[in-house]
Amino acid sequence: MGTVVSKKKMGLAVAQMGAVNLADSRAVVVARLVEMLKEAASRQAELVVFPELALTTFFPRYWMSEEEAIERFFEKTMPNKDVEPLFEAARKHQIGFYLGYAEITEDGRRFNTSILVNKSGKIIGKYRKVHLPGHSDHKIEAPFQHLEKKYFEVGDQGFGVWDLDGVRTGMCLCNDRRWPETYRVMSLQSAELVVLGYNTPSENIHWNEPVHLRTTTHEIVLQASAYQNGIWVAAAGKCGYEDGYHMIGSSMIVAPSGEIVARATGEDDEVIFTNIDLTLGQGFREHVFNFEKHRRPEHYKLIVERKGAGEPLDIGVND
Ligand code: ING
Repeated sequence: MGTVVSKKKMGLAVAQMGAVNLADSRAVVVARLVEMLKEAASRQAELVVFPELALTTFFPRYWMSEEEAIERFFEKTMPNKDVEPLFEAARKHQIGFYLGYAEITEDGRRFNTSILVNKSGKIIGKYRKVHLPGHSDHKIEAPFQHLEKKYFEVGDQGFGVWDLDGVRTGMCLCNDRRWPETYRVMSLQSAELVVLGYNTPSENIHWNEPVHLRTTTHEIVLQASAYQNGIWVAAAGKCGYEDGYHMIGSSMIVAPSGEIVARATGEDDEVIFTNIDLTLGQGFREHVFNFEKHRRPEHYKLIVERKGAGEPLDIGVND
């Protein structure tokens, strides 16, 4: 797939969502997504990125049985009657989209999933979240739960890259964006663009972390990863107060230089747009981050061989 960039420019939109509350029906939520897709199309976007778990509230914050979660929050098929209006609007306006949702398979496996849909409304890629944060036990004292390890299985397909209407596009979800391996595996597949959705609570239930750090670390990981892999990164948040529980906004589009070129300013439904120049990444990938020329995998073995940190390697003292 190492072919040189085929397209030069691409209209890219990120559709940040404000809160989805427990009482909000999928029909109401999908209508909001359709409105933002139309706005993205009116600004000549060819692709619009929606958030993680875009169809429902961030339900991993609540303790419930798996059966109840499945009944209320999982999609048994994709597309389905609830999301069909979004697929129809995409076909009508000739615009592709990324959508995050909770997937349950026919054999009952549950994943935090995203799809890539092309301009003809065809699903061309599916991704299942690999890095599941949080816990699976009921933390009675915590102000809210973060039960992704209870409700979802670890993704079984790894990280992929797809040709989305001429652009080599990878995708991931939320916590994945904090792990450098995520982007490196996709840029080693010649990705030019990585798109992702997130739902990031402002408050940390594990230790008393200053709240501004949620946004700071969000910026750092997106900017560093775009630069270190010579790729464009687009991140769509679902944010604001969902039934009183706050999540950060700062949806953004980051250039291969690491510069933030577009950023949401509020915490409601908001479309941001950039006409991205895909040749910008080429310079970084051909020079400072020319993997073929500069990487030394023979010295990176620990990254794959070890899961947790272990003893230092005894590399001795070079005399
Ligand atoms: N949410 C958060 C995220 O990674 C989190 C969880 C926040 C983990 C901050 C660590 C630090 O953005 C999801 N849904 O992954």
